Parts: sequence; C-alpha cells; structure tokens
Amino acid sequence: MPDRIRRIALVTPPYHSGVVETAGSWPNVAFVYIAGALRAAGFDPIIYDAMTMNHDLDQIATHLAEIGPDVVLTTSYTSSYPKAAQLLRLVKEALPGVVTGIGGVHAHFMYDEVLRLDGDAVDFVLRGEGERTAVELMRCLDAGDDPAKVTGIAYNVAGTPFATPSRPFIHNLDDMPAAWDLVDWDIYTFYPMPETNLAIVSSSRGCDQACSFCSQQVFWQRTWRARSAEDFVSELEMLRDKFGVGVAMLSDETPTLDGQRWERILDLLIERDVGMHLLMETRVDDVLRDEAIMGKYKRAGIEHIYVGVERTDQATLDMFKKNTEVAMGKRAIELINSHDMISETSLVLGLPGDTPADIKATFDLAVHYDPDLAFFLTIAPWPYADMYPDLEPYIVSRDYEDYNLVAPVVKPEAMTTDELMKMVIDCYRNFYMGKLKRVPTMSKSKRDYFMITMKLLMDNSYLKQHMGGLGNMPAEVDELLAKYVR
Ligand code: B12
Repeated sequence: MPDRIRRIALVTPPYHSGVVETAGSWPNVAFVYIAGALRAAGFDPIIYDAMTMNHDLDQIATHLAEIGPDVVLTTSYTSSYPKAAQLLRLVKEALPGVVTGIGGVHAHFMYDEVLRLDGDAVDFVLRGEGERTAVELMRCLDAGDDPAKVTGIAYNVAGTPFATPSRPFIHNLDDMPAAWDLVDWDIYTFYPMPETNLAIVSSSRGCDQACSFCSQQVFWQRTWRARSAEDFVSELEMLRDKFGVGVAMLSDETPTLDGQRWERILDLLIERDVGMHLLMETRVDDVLRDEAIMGKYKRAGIEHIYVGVERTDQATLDMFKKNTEVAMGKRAIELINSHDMISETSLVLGLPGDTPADIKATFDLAVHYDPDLAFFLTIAPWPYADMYPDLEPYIVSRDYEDYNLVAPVVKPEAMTTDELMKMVIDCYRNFYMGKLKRVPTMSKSKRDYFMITMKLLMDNSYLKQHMGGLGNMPAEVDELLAKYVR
C-alpha cells in the first residue's frame, strides 16, 4: 500500500469485439466524471484509454510504469471483464504495492465471483455509481482508515468477499465536475465524420423500463435522473469551443424520457445554433410521442437515432417485457427516415426457442421496417439480467469475452451454433446487399454516411476477422464503394 494516495490511473480494459468499435474510436465518459470528482477532491487522476489506443498488456505495463500511479482503477461490462482482470493482475505483477480497483456494471453485480476468482488481482470492487465512492475510498486509503466505512465497495477480508452497504444514487447531476481536459482528443474519431473530434456525453442516467434481457434497468434500479437542458447544452458548447468537438454520442439509455426537458434541449440547440452532430439511442414510443417535433430533432443536429426494435414478433417482445408493439417500431423508423436522419436498429437472435424460420421471419420484417442500418445480435445472457434463469440451460460458452452480442453464447434448441451464426451472417449480407441497391436514390448525406459505414463493416469488423466477413460481394458492390466513398 503506498504511503500517500495521489496519482490515480483510470485505465480501460484492452478488449475488442468489433461491431460498435467499427464506427469510431470512443472516449469513456464515466472516467471523465470519475476523474473530475477525484481531481476536485485533490487527487491527481490520469485517463489512459488502453482500449482505444489498441495497447496490448506489454505496452500497458510500460506505459503504466511511466505514469507511476499509486492506484489503478478499471471498468467492466461483462465482455470486457476478463481483460480488466488481466490488466489488474499485470498491475500487481509489474507495479508491486499499487492498489487496484474495478467498477462498472459487471463488477457491480458479480463482485462476489470477481473477488473469489480474481482476488489476487482486484483489491476493491467499486459498486454502483462511481464518483463519490471513488473519492471516499481514495480518501480512506490515503488516511490509512478502515475501508469498511466506505459505502458501495466490496473487498476480501481474510479471503472472503465482504460488501459494504450500497450507496444511494447522486441526486443532482448538474454541475458535476467533468475532467474533459484529461481526454486525449486526438485518438477519438467518428469515422463517418473524420474531420472533427468525437465525444461521448451524458445528459441523463437510468431507465424506467423492465426489459428482461437488458442490464441497464437493473443497474439503475429502474430509476431515471437527468441534467437540466441548460447545463447539458452549455457543456456541448464548451466541448465545441474548447476541444473542437463536432460530433457527440449520447450515452443515455433514454435521453427523451422527460418529453418537456427533451424539447427544451432541442430548442436550446436550435436557438443557440450549437451546430453539434448528435448520435443517440431512444425508445420507439418516445419517437412516436415526438412525431410533431421530429423536424426539431433534425434542426437541432440529431444525425443518427438508434431504436432497439429487438424483435419483430409480438410474442417475443412481450417475453422481453419490451413494453412496445411491433407496429410502433415500423412507424418510429419511418418517422426518423422521413426527416432524413439515419435510423439504426438491432434485432436479437438466437433465443432458445428460435428456429431457422423464426430468424428468417425476423429478417424479413427487418427489411420491411427499412432502417438505414440494422445489427443482427446474438443474445448475451448477462448473469444478472432478469432473463438469465431462462437462458442459463442453453449457455454454451462460459467465457465472458464472448458475451458481446456477436458471438454465440446461447444455443437454440433447434439449431447448432454454427447454423445460427451462418444465418446471422446471411442476415447482414442480405440486408446490406438490399440496401446497396438503393444507394443511388438516397439523399447525399445519407448516402455518404451509409457507404462509409458499409465499407467499415466489410473491411474491419469482427464479422470479417472471426466469421470470414460478409462473404464475396458482387462486383457492383465494389463499383458503388468506388463511386460513393470519399
Ligand atoms: C459508450 C458505450 C460504449 C463505448 C465505450 C467507450 C469506452 N472507451 O469505454 C463503445 C462504443 C466503444 C462501446 C463498445 C461496446 N459496448 Co458499449 N456501451 C456504451 C453505452 C452506450 C454507454 C456507456 C456509458 O458511457 N454510460 C454513461 C456512464 C456515466 O455510465 P457507466 O458507464 O455505467 O458508468 C457509471 C457506473 O457504471 C460506474 N462505473 C463504471 N466504470 C467505473 C469504473 C470505476 C473505477 C468506478 C469507480 C465506477 C465505474 O460509475 C460511472 C459513473 O457513475 C452503454 C449503454 C448505456 N446506455 O449505458 C453500452 C454498453 C455498456 N455496451 C455494451 C456492449 C455489449 C458493448 C460491445 C461489446 C458491443 C459490441 N459487440 O461491439 C462493445 C465492446 C467494446 C469493445 N472494445 O469491443 C453493453 C454492455 C452489457 C453488459 N451488461 O455487459 C451496454 C450496456 C449496451 C447494452 N444495452 O447492452 N460501448
């Protein structure tokens, strides 16, 4: 244990799985907030995004030795957890005496397993929302005090995991110190808009829905808190003026949940002519609610809207507790398309009861919905999601690195995992082949965006590395790419 705690390295796990990484290289906004809180408390945090820098464990060891931290903290969702544990084990070997900690959704729920299996590498699990817990734990360690006094953590006591009481959520998300100046802006780019810096921003936290396959509603305990429209829009202006950010992704699960606040955000973005391109996720019912103000979305700078349609048959949507109707997904995508914004959706495949006919039917309806971009995901059984007990008997991989919505982890009763993956690839291939034929009729902005995404999917995604790619494309695809990709 160091005598004093000063320098704290926040390091992303060097995990890579394709799909979303294909579209850009993204900063970690949780670290921006945690570093902001640590610095405001007098510590010296450093953000080291080993994931985006594509550093391997050797490079990480060298870089961390140069930084000379007293504490190394990392983060985890389920698929990045194994790399996060390897990272902390490496820290323990390469930097003796350094304190290690891990936060994020996986470690939060799985702290018992983490400390039992990787207790040699992980000193502390920081559970739940990180800003206050990180500060209190660092103060406690700095003062040589008893960690049992810090709420929201877990650690081994004589080899047995021990958790302190959970910490309540932060009440007011406005004016949280955010260490944007610690972000290494040069490494972040949204590939369809390479000329400008990319940020991930957060206008709200949480989700009030109960989707049984999702981790987020359980993590946030179905609560939702938001920043004021003014605070959020001012931050976007600051990012534009100080750090040259021209495009930002909202990390929010449901930024639109409070319709009034959301419309105020759109109005401010328009009135103040912020000029930021925004990428966001929301629910189909909020898109339908906002039919009359869709024009404002576009004028405010919303470029790309992802809505999770997930499935196109009502029975499965009901099983997912998705609280939407099939027809709503179709209408939401039509609305987004009709305002010349990019529509994206994902379809979840590979449920235990899925047959080839079900997958084909989901594909056909996805085509009928006509989003610009569709992702055909394999269901991942997060061990803490409500649906886990139903999926558990069908799990074929216990390697968490596979829990990335791309690899097959659940085997349908009526199919082999190879058959499932072949159908997934066919879904991608047939969907994008169909879209490509319509490229010449797309608006210029949509066409540019679509073609770049298409090229990225074909060139460097997980699909290519691990599954042989989308297969051989007809010559017309190369011709279209040559003609339209800048
Ligand atoms: C931004 C994002 C990303 C970014 C990550 C950027 C980066 N440099 O880390 C990118 C685009 C790269 C990404 C990629 C992927 N992602 Co992602 N991503 C998100 C997203 C949209 C927002 C996360 C976020 O920033 N939230 C806002 C911050 C403030 O909240 P937070 O991260 O939860 O952090 C808070 C607490 O968790 C905690 N905390 C978190 N870490 C730490 C660490 C410490 C030390 C402490 C003290 C506290 C703490 O404190 C934070 C602040 O209070 C979420 C969905 C969502 N809406 O949350 C999915 C999500 C996290 N992604 C997910 C997945 C599956 C993936 C991919 C595997 C998908 C794929 N196949 O490509 C990849 C894997 C990455 C890879 N390298 O291959 C899943 C994870 C599910 C799970 N339970 O495991 C999510 C939840 C989406 C979903 N609905 O399923 N993703």
